[in-house]
Amino acid sequence: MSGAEGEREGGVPPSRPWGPLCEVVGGARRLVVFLHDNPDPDAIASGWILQRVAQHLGVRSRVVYGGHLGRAENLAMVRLLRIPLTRLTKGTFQPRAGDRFALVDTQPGSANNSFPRKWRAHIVIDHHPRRRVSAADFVDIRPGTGTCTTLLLDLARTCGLPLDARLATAAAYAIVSETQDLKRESQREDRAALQELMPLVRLATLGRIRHPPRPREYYLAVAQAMRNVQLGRNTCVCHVGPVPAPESVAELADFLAGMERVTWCLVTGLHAGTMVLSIRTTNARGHAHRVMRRTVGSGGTGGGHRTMAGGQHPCADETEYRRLCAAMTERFLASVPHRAEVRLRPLVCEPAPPDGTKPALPPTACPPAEDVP
Ligand SMILES: [Mn+2]
Repeated sequence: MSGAEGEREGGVPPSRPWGPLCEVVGGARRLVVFLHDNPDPDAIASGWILQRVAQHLGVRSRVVYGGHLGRAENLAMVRLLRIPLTRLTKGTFQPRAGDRFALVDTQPGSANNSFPRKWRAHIVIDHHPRRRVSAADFVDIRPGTGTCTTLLLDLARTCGLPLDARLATAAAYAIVSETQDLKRESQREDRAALQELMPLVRLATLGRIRHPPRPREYYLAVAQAMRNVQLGRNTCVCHVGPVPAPESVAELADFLAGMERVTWCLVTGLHAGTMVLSIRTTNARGHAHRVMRRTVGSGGTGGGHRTMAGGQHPCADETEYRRLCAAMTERFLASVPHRAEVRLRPLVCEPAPPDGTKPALPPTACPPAEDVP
C-alpha cells in the first residue's frame, strides 16, 4: 500500500492518529489535491475529504482541478456546501517547497487530469483500473469500489477525521450520483458507507443539489441532442455538436442509456477544441472502458469503468467534428456486441418543409426500427 518515506519533514507528535496515509499527509508543508478535469461529484467529495484529513492533521491543503465545472447539480453542490475548490488556469498555481501532491479519482499520466506529467505524486487514491505509472508514497487503488468517496471515507476514518453535516452531505451526494442511487456498479462498501452517512446528511440540502435550477442553455442542448439521437436495435448514438459544458455529454449519456432496449449508448459533443465522449452500457459485465478506447482510436484518449467511460479527442472545428463523428460511430458499432445491427435510424423525424419555410409541424417520433421494412 505505501512505500517507505525517506525523509519526513516536521516531527509529528505521537498522540496523532497514525497510519500510512497520515504519515504521508502529515509530512507535507502543504497538500495539493488534484481532481480529474471537469470534476464530478465523486471527485469533488473525495478531494474535499482528503483536504479535511490534512487540516485535521494540521497541514494546509487546497483542492485544484482543470477544465470546467458546469453541470447544475455540481455547481449547486459546491455552492450550497461551500466546498473550497480552485480552478487551474495558466499561471494560477505555483508549487512551493514542501508541497506534496495527491490525486483522487484519477491517476498520474491519465489524460483526464492536469497534474503535470513530470511531477512526482505522493498520494494516489482511485477506483479506476490501475495504470502502470501510478507509483507514489501512498497508493490505494480499488477498482472494485463503486465510488472513490467510499474509499476516502474509509481512509479518513483511519486518520480519525470526524464527519460533519456538510462533508457527510457531499459524500452522500457523491455516492448516489456516481452509482445512480446505488443502481450502477455499487458494492456492499458503498451501500454501508451511505447508510452510515445518512443520519448526518442535510436532507433538504441534498434535495436542492439534486434538483437545481438550470440555465436555458441546458434545455437547448437537450433539444439539440434529441434531434441527433440515432437508434439501432440495442444501441443509441448521439452526436450533439457544440455543448455549453463538457459534462452535458455524460449527463445526456446517462439520460439516453435509460431508454428501453438500449444497452449501449455513445454520446459526443464539441467543447473548447475538444471532442468529448461518453459511453454507457446497462450490461453490468460490459467493458465500457475498452469500447471507449477502441472508439476514440489512436488520436484520442479514454478510460473508465465497466458500465461507464469517458474520452476525448482534439477537434479544431465543426467540420472536423463531423468527420470524427462518422469514424467514431463506425468503430463504436464494431466494438459493441450485436455488431450485425449497424443500421441506425433517427429517433425524431423532422417533417420536410416546403422550400424556404420553417417546419409547420413539430417533430414526430420515427417508427421503431423493428416496424420499418
Ligand atoms: Mn469516480
